[in-house]
Amino acid sequence: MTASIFILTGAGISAESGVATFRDAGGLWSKVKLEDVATPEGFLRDPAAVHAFYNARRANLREVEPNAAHYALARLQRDYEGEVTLVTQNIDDLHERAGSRSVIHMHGELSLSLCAHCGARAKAESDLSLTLSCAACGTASSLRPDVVWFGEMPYRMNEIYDRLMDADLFVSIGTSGAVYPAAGFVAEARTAGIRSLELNLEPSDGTFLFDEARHGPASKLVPAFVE
Ligand code: BJW
Repeated sequence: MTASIFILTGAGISAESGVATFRDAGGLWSKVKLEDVATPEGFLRDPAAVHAFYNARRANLREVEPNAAHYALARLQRDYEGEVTLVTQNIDDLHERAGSRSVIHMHGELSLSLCAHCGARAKAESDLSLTLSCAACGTASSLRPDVVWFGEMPYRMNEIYDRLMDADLFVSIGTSGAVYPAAGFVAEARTAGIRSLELNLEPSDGTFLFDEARHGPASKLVPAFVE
């Protein structure tokens, strides 16, 4: 029988495309306080500053392209005979732009807005601001980026755990393993007897839990894994 593969990606897979990571030297959390821009409380305190942070990242995303690692995973999803589940913590759309058809964005998407009043999700290709109203319920100033902040529940967790438990191989790519629940996937895979592989620039926080770890840039390691 063909093995089922569960892939988790993080900011490191998009780093070589020119998207900033969070915890590397010079990463986003060395420039802004995560409490200010990645918590519901930060948004309540200063929504304009949070909108500015995500609008700048939206603008950067328009300037960048997928890299060899995104393309390799799209090829794997297209050509592999078995099941390939692709879960990303990233809010960028580089997997989709590389051709991946099915991507689970557990931390939301930069291209969507979320109405804090009625929960409607809508396309937000352009900047978000306090002047906008929700197209679904008409509430003024209620739109926020559709991203998962600290203290909020990541998306599609039941489906993610089901697919992880059905997998024969768990592959973690470009993530520091610092943020739960994604950081716990390797331990859960291990407990369930699922083989695990880390592909990351350097050892992650949970590197010792993986059956195998390969360290280097994703643009080299991921195509080598796929071929
Ligand atoms: C390369 C590379 C190259 C570089 N090639 N590699 C105490 C204990 C346990 C948990 C908690 C705790 N206190 C609080 C919590 C929970 C909290 C949490 O985990 N906090 C930790 C800080 C401890 N988590 C939450 O609140 C989450 N919700 C939650 O838990 O709900 C309850 C629940 C319970 C049970 C089940 C399910 C749910 C929500 C977390 C939301 C995180 N949100 C963010 C922001 C999203 C929007 C945005 O993008 O702005 O998500 S934070 C940020 O971190 C972002 C990322 O997705 C996430 C992970 O970062 P990632 O991708 O790992 O990036 P980096 O920068 O950390 O690492 C990059 C890696 O790439 C590095 O290792 C580099 O070496 C490598 N790299 N270049 C290959 N070229």
